[in-house]
Amino acid sequence: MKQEIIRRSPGEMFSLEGKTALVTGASHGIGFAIAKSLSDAGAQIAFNCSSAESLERGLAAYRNEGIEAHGYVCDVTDEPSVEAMVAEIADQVGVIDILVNNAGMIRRVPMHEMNADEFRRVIDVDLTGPFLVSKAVIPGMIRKGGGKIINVCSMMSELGRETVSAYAAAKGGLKMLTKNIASEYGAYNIQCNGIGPGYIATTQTAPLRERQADGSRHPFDQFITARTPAGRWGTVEDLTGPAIFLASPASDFVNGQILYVDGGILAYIGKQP
Ligand code: NAP
Ligand code: GCO
Repeated sequence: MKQEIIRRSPGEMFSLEGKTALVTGASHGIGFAIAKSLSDAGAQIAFNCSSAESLERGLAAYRNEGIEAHGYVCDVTDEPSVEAMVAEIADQVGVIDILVNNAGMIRRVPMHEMNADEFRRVIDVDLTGPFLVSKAVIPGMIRKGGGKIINVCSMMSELGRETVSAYAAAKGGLKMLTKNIASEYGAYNIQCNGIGPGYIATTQTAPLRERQADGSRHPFDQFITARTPAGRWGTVEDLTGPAIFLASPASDFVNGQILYVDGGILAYIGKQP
C-alpha cells in the first residue's frame, strides 16, 4: 500500500485547531496547566472534576485565562456518569479528538496499615478511571478516523517507595494500559502515550514540601532536589510542551511510549555522599 506522505510546517505540526480535548481532573494543578496549553494550541477544552465546588472554581480559573471551557462534575470511576459526560461533550462541544487521563489521587500509608478499601479506591481512580474514560471515547475516535489518548503516569510507573503501594501499582498498571491501548487501537489511527511527570509542585505533593516547625525545608524536599539533575521540583508548566507534542500531529507515529518529564531523576543514580 503506497504510504501518503503529509508534509506539515512546524506550525501545522503542533496545531490543535478544530480539535476537542477532554482533560480529566483539570479544575487545577497539572490537568489545568495541560488543558490551558491545549487551548493555547487551538483546542476546545472540556474538563471534569469531582464536585460542584471544584467545577465552579475551575470554570472561573479558565475564564480568568480567557478560556471558555466546558466543565462537568463526573467521577471517573462511575461508568454511567462517564458515558453520559462523553455524550454531553459530543453534543455541546464536539466528538472528543484528544483525551488526557489526568484525574488521580494518592494515599500515602504504609502498605501493612492500608485497608483493602483504601487500596481499591486508589486503583479505581488512577487505573480503572482511565480505562473507563478511554473506553467511552474510543468509539467516537474510530468514527472520526483517529485520536490521541495521553495517560498521566508517574515516576511510580517505574519505581516504588515507602507508603505509595496502591499508587505505584495503579501507575504501573496505567503504563501497561497505555501500551495495550496503543497496540489494540493503533490500526484506527489512535495514538496512546503516557506523560510521566517527576516530582511536580502541586497540591498533591504539598505535604512533601512543607516547611518544618523550625523553618527548615522538608527532608523529602531536600532529597528530591538532590536526586534531580535539574536540581529543582518540576512546575506544571514543564509538562505543557510534552502534552502539546503528544496531542498533536507531530506525534502521529509515536505510540505506546511514556514520555518522562522528570528533570532527569530517573536517569540519575544520585550524588556520591
Ligand atoms: P491534584 O492537584 O490532586 O489534582 C487531582 C485532580 O484529579 C483534581 O482536579 C481532582 O478533582 C481530580 N480527581 C480526583 N479523583 C477524581 C475522580 N474520582 N473523578 C474525577 N476527578 C477526580 O493532583 P496533581 O498533582 O495535579 O496530579 C494530577 C495527575 O498527575 C494525577 O494523576 C497524579 O497522579 C499525576 N502526577 C502528579 C505528580 C506530582 O508530582 N504532582 C507527579 C506525577 C504524576 P477535584 O478538583 O474535584 O478534587
Ligand atoms: C510521592 C509523590 C509522587 C508524585 C509523582 C512522582 O508521594 O511519592 O506523590 O508519587 O506524585 O507520582 O512521579
